[in-house]
Amino acid sequence: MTKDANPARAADDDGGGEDGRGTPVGRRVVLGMLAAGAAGVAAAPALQRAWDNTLGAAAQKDPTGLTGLLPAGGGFRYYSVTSSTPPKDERTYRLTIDGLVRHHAAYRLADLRALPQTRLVRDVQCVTGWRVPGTPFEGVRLATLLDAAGVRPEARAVRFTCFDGAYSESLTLEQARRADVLVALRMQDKPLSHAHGGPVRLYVAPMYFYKSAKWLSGITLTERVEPGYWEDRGYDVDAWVGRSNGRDDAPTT
Ligand SMILES: Nc1nc2c(c(=O)[nH]1)N[C@H]1C(S)=C(S)[C@@H](COP(=O)(O)O)O[C@H]1N2
Ligand SMILES: [Mo]
Repeated sequence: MTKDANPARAADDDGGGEDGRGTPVGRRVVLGMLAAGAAGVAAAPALQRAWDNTLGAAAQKDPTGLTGLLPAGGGFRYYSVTSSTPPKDERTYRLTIDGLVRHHAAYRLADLRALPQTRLVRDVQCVTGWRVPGTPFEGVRLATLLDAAGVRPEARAVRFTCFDGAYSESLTLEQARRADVLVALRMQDKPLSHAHGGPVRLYVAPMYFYKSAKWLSGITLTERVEPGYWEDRGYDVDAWVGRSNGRDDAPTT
């Protein structure tokens, strides 16, 4: 595939221009929405649904994906490969750890908040070119959760799944253990909004932002790397900023 089909856009799971074998993906959901919207919706489920509907509707009206060129809050664009994602909250959110670990676990938000928190401030770089300087992310080091789970010796990689039901990501175990890889609960010194993948997203500071899976719900230890959503569509699995995807951006770490 060409780099023209890229994570600035979103693929349509139900067939709109995407055959999964390398043709450019449908641009259903690339969104720059009003900067004011994101903060407010985090608190109100009804508004959150309205927000989702707006996202889906806007994307469907704009199959060109040009909405992706509009700035969202603070230079971010909001991306989702699904047309909507039902929100999860304190009561309904779970993060499971399974696969090649000694102890399977299911964390609630309160459990994650009770663990030591790490705050990092780095630039965010999307593989399509946009960059947001100095963005605080805060949460639990992925390594902390891996240690608690007891990774089995045959495990070599980690697969991440999301409650949008579509997105996935992966890291080698070595990458996953880095101190700048977080299970993030906060972004820009606020709880992660639904639009930015809250209540919990992955944050992989040294890699292109597509590695930072939104709406994180599953961590599975595997024997080998299983390429994620965008990697199945041509993007590099080892997505170091400035050293992958044929790009030469300044590193983020
Ligand atoms: N679940 C999920 N995570 C995702 C994506 C997505 O579409 N779905 N897009 C990725 C891409 S390409 C980018 S650039 C960032 C965008 O994050 P933002 O929407 O918070 O700006 O999320 C990444 N994680
Ligand atoms: Mo991206």
